[in-house]
Amino acid sequence: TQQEQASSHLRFPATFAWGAATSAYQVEGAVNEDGRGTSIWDTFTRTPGRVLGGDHADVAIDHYHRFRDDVAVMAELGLTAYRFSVSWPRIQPDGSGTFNLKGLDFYKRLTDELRANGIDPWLTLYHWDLPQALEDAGGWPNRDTAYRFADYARCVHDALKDHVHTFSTVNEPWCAAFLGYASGEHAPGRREPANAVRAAHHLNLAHGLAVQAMDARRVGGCVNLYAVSPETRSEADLDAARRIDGLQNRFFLDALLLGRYPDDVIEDLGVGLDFVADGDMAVINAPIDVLLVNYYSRFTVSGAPGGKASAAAAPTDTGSPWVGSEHVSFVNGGRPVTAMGWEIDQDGLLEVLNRVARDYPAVPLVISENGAAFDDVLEQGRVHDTDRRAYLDAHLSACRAAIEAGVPLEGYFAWSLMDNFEWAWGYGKRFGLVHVDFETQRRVLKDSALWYAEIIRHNRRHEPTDS
Ligand code: GBH
Repeated sequence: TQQEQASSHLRFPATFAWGAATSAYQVEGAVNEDGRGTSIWDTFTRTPGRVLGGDHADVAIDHYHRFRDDVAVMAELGLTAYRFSVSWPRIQPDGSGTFNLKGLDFYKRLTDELRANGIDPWLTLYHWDLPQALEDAGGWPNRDTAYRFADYARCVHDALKDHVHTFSTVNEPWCAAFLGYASGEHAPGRREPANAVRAAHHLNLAHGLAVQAMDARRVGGCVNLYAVSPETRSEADLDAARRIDGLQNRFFLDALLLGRYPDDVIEDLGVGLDFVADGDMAVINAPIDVLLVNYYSRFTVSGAPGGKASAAAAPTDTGSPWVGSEHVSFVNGGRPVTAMGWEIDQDGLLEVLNRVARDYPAVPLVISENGAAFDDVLEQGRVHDTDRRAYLDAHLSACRAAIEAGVPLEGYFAWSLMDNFEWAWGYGKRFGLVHVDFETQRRVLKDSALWYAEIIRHNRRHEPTDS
């Protein structure tokens, strides 16, 4: 039957991690509680014109107070893993010095609750909420921020090491650097291309220093990878694809996994490397136990002038994140799109996974984010999000195909567990498996969540080695 086909092509290894992900600023709220300091996103959301509708995340989806209910939802889904991030300004309100025990305590309660429900906590140290005090001291373009991050990492690690399954360092350094400091779409909203490149290096350095600081734990780095295609085989389009692939993918993969920056990308950037100190690349190349890959879409690019400066419309007035390659245009690749305008391409996921496995030293992989925003309708207590379900189904099939092809893929985390604060888009875009009413905070499982629960149940039930 169709049912059996649907589930049998989604048979995964017994140890496969079945997850969903969130991040601190997007879900927690409680921005003034238990000694939390100010982050760059608190400041950014208070700056007119930065976030659609003037939305902020002072309350967000109130996860800080509702985490037990939210873990109960995870248990209902049958998740075996949950990826969340720690809010740095909860731990170090001013970005350095004394650690705030009340802040740490929240993550102890959360991870205890997860473990009590048989869910492995996957902790991300940095998902973009830099303490404002560190931004005031120069932010990520300032090398010292990387050392502050290593201190913070050591503290979180020491406090939570017995509670956490996997630590990861920086979520999507590309975004933190180039959306934060080049295009200005994200906090701190600076448009300083040369500083964005410094920021990228210091985020990589922060990753490496933190891996060293958390010595001997299970630790990973996280990158957001895109499949990239030239619009035609013309020399200009091939060059555009090389550039975008270079800055989005290879700049970070080569640094973390090979300990070097690709020469062609450095040349494209045109900023020199005076900020790379002796020994930095070896630090950045510190061995990791797992690489976390966030995948959403494919870029199709052209070197001919006059196209769109980025793949999707930004919600606010921003510059280009593509330092040194501002002439590249992003064209329509002809695929259906999500509510973000991002093209749906599961083949791109398979391509990306095969590429990492083929071109880089062996490292276990997980898909740490994958998902889609759609215009959900809540009707009589149901959300029939067949579009999201189809998206997830197609991408899980790509994961399955990657495993069959020999890629060491060990888990999958849907983005996101719940609808939440979608950065510059505010509450205007919903990525959740679980619908959230932003007024009442009521949670409702969407059809995609019920489907995902079935997939997980099916895989857990059919594997005799599973406990
Ligand atoms: C993730 O990043 C984030 O980790 C997560 O917090 C977020 O909620 C989720 O995605 C959904 O957005 O048009 O050329 O400027 C996604 C990575 C990078 C995807 C920027 C869109 C736009 C590229 N994003 N990209 S461009």
